[in-house]
Amino acid sequence: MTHKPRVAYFYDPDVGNYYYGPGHPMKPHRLSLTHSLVLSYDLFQHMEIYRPLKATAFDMCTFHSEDYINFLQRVTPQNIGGFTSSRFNVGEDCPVFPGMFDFCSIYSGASLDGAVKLNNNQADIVINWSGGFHHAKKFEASGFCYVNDIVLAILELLKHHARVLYIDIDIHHGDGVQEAFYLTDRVMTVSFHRYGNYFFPGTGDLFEVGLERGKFYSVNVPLKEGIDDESFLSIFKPVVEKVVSFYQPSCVVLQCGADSLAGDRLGCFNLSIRGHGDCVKFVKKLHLPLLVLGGGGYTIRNVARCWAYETALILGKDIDHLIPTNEYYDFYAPDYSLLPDLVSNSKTDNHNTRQYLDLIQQSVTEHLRMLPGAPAVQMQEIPPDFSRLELPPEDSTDMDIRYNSYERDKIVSYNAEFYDLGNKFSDHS
Ligand code: V1D
Ligand code: CA
Repeated sequence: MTHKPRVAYFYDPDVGNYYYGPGHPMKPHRLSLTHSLVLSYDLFQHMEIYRPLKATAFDMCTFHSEDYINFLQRVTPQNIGGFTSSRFNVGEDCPVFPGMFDFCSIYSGASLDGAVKLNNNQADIVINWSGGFHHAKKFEASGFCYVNDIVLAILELLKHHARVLYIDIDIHHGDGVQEAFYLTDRVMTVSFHRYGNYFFPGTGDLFEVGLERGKFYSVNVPLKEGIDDESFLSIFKPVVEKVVSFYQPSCVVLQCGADSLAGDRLGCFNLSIRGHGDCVKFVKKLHLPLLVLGGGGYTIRNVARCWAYETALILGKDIDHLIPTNEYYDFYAPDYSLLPDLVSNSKTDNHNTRQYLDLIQQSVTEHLRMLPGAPAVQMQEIPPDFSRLELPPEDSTDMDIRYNSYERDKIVSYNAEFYDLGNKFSDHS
């Protein structure tokens, strides 16, 4: 990879309009804030922006059960009474809201399209801030997640890559991704998370290491509340470094849940935006094909700040610490700063002692030493790309119009009216 990576950014302008319901902490609107900030910093000039195709029910069934996806596709707030919904774990955490299936199709389509872009070597780094739904299980919804776009994307990457590394810096354990690949050595999952006191989802103990062929290919870093930048990076860097050196992955998926920031509405860590970004910077420096995803994050002004800052970081662009005027400027009052001091106002002490962090690191290292070295895979004929055929527009009379994935990749989404780009975008037209 050259010094300046080729970055592809996937965004659907509809994704921010979905609504989980009153009182629910997950707010897709944060994605509109993030995108607006990315545009106001002129970052679109340095990357290709794509509007992803929606994932179909068929695409989702590469991981999920048909029964479950059928349910997601058919259930609505009006007809839910006619289903035995408890079977699929919808309810308070995972409500059935208007357009729920479309929302899942959008964020999953973006992660899948991103994986194909990396597989075809058409980008070095792909960003999909709408993805990262790490709790969704094969048969059910969990923790605000319905369809596990991460598992779908990793399955796509495995068509071209012998070993995929998954790293998760959301404050919650990446249980859905870990569970999906618990028995295989083709994917190594590494999650950093709050663990203990029944913190959701309650999994991610240090001793969950994988089973059978997958034994020692699941890595868990259980942390206590209040962890700050210095402590977090002091464990993140050596763990990732060791994992990469033992496992030798050929690509990386990074889940960047922003609920690990100080001041998050649900989280209890004390990371600054700079500290969170340092994790992204560290992973970028591995110079491996990289899929960057969103995840949790419930103080939405800080989620937008964090993901816009990390977009700039990925592009290698220094941006002004004062937020430019944009549609959601008022959210950043009173300081209008990109990197406000989130930590000083926090009342949570760091409960992670040096001794505790050293112990975890030592244990993870011991587990890694059990690995036989990077597992080889007999690569067979490469399966075809995930290629969802795009149907012609509803008003089209030409039923022969179909795009395959290669043709689709040429459809760079830019709507000058929406993005207000003037002539700046002419390079990509
Ligand atoms: F506070 C709430 C208000 C309304 C609805 C739900 C919540 C809420 C807060 N925290 N729900 C939770 C967590 N659920 C529970 C279970 C409820 N049971 C009795 C236990 O504690 C779920 C937290 C999900 C976190 C999701 C995520 O940030 O990891 C994420 N990552 O990618 C997308 C989301
Ligand atoms: Ca995590």
